[in-house]
Amino acid sequence: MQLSQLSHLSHLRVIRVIRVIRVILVILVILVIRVILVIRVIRVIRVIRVILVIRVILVILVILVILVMGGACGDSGAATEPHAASSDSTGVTIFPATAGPDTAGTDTPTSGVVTTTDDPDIDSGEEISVCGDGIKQGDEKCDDGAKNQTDAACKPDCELAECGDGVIQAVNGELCDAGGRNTDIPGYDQCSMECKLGPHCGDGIRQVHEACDDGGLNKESTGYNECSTECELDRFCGDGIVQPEEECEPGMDPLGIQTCNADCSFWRRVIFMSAGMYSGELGGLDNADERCNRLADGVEELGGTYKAWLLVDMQDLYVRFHEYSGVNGTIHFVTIDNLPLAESFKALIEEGPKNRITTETKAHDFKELVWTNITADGLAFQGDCNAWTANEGDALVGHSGYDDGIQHQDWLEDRSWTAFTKLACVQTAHIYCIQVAD
Ligand SMILES: [Ca+2]
Ligand SMILES: [Ca+2]
Ligand SMILES: [Ca+2]
Repeated sequence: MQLSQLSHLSHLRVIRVIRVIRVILVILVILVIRVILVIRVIRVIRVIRVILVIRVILVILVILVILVMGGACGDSGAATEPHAASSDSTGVTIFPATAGPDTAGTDTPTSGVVTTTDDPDIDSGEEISVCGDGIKQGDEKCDDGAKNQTDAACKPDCELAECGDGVIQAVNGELCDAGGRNTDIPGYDQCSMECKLGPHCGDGIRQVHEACDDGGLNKESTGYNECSTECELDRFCGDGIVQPEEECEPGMDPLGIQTCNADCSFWRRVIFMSAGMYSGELGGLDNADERCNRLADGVEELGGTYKAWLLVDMQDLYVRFHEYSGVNGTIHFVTIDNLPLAESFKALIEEGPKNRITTETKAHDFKELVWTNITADGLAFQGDCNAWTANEGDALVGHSGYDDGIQHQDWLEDRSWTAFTKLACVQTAHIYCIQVAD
């Protein structure tokens, strides 16, 4: 028993010794690690210090260099005159961008653009150019000084104006410039590659888009029938509105026969009396009509087609003059010298002419007799010289009127112009000719 107790006590001691040794070892290891870390931190701090010192030295050096350079510039004297010209070692005069080349200040460049050669080294002696000084230098394509403008031959950046730059330079003969939209074959209002306009308002040709085009006569503010600079018409013949300048508008009465001309005036029809006299043997109505047209031929005021104011027995006036059948609109019946006679065919029959009727030679032959066979009411009388083919029997004649006075008034009221008395066909009288077509 004693032996075993002794053995157990020695074993406990060994264990305690081992534990003490382990604690001591752990403490030693911790101490070693901490010493190593401290050493490393000290090294880093030293490196940082060195870097800081180097940077301070560099900053001082830079400041010194700047001070030295500034001193050198100050020696040239330019620092005290920021806008004055300076000279380089080669003697080339350099102007600041905001300063004009002319000391008198009369020719200031339009822009402060300064162009230099590729190598800006002043000491190399290469040329320095200023766009706008009026002298073409360096890379400048041009330089017209103060005349450099976007719409001039030379532009503010001293580049040459050209077709395709999007600006119209009239000095280069450009009529348009749509830049990238210039086309080879320009359409309406389009610009060609040569800066010429295609069809457009103002070319004097009316294109489908245009109501009018009077070319250079197109007006900013338009009056009646005048073409605007947009090739539009405000008030014109054909707009469906009768303006004070117009008598009528064509097509406004689709139910009746139109008496409105394309120029917005009413039909004009001339009535004249033959200067010559003939017996009742006129060769029939057709030959009498032909005689009227021959008389009218060659007389400027007597255009159009004529018929003789004659009827054969039993004939209806509107059959003979079918051109006026159903026409109720205004017609200006006038003499060769434009005196008004009647404002419609109906008025001519019912009221007679308002004035004496002149001959194709513009003579006023008063108190003359005129073959008609037409009563004051527009009816065929009896007696037509055998349908105007023979000097047999007699026929109704009208009277060419009086120059003035009470007889003239009676002549008007009685419509004696067409119905005055009867005359033997073998006698001679004039004929009236009435225009029936343009
Ligand atoms: Ca251009
Ligand atoms: Ca046109
Ligand atoms: Ca009109």
